[in-house]
Amino acid sequence: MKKLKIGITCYPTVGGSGVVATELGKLLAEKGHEIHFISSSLPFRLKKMYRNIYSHEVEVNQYSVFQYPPYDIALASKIAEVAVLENLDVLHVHYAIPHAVCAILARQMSGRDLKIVTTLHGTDITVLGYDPSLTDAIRFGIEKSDVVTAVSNSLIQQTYDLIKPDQEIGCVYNFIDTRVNKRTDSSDLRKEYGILPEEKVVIHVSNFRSVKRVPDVIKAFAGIAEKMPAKLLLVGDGPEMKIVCNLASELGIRDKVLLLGKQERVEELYSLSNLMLLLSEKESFGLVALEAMACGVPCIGTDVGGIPEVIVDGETGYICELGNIEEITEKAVNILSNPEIHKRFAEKSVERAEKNFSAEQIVSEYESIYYSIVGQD
Ligand code: GMT
Repeated sequence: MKKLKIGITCYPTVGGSGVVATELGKLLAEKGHEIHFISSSLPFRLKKMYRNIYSHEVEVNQYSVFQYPPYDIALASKIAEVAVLENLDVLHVHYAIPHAVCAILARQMSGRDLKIVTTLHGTDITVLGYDPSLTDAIRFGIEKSDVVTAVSNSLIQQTYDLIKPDQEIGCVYNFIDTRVNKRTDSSDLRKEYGILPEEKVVIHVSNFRSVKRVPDVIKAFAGIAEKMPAKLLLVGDGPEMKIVCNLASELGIRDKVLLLGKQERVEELYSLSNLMLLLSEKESFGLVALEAMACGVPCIGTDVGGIPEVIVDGETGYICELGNIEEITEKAVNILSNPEIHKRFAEKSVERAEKNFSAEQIVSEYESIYYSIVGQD
């Protein structure tokens, strides 16, 4: 089968969609495809040289006549330029707004029959979809793409409910590379953090936006810490960090909370954890839950968005009602104080991550999509 020239546009900063787009590009390159990242900066997971991977940076000049820098136009121009120069077969954009709309403009500017695949990750639908000034643009981006995918069935349903596009949307789940996302020996790290052998470790990883409900994580952890010696690892940073720290102090558990900030080798942190909490009020998928599961960490998540498509209630963890701290605490204590349940959930988590969300399987699904629109020879 002919190898493809694939352009990828994503938000290059930390975040699940950037992680998925970059890992997808890396794995497609390993399979011999030529990958061109077109974004505002080098995606954060592309720290070294990779064979078959090229990066094209969008430069936005700030002229005094513009009230706002014209990023979207600059991106569309760059995509068109790369599409022509590199003779791209397909462009895979992550997020309808602005990326799909920029891709459509770029296709027109390039004068080529550039095939466009758009993957919806959530925020463009679950947040921007409620903004009437953007709904038509989101619908346009979706309808003019050749293929549209979303990262969960729940997100597909929400897109139809909110945006009502006349376009088929297929579910392609997010994935993990099990060569990297796996349990490692982290006993040294445990000692470094001063975690005592008898202490249970609860972990939360996010960008600390209000949708992540990190205060609920703190409240649930306070309940857990009343019942057993425990530490909470908070990984990531964002706008609610101060509120979260203040709450931990108010509840008298500040000394049990380790603020680790943004971290790269998260698999080492999952590997020293006994439980992951993801208590969001919006979450199209919950990549962090999948990463934790792949490292054998049972998860408790809220009954929101795509979370129940990742965590299986009573099998790999528990699904709880949003904001029901009592229920979350009770289920967390149940897992942490019962070694048999913990072991079963941990094993099932790894099994589910490998069986349903392996990179091998999902990258092939994307490859089939590309071939279905560009042909195979
Ligand atoms: O969750 C965020 O705030 C970041 C956002 C992103 O753009 O990376 O995450 C979204 O995409 C991830 C990858 O598909 C999903 O795992 C997250 O669930 C989704 N976030 C939301 O829906 C809030």
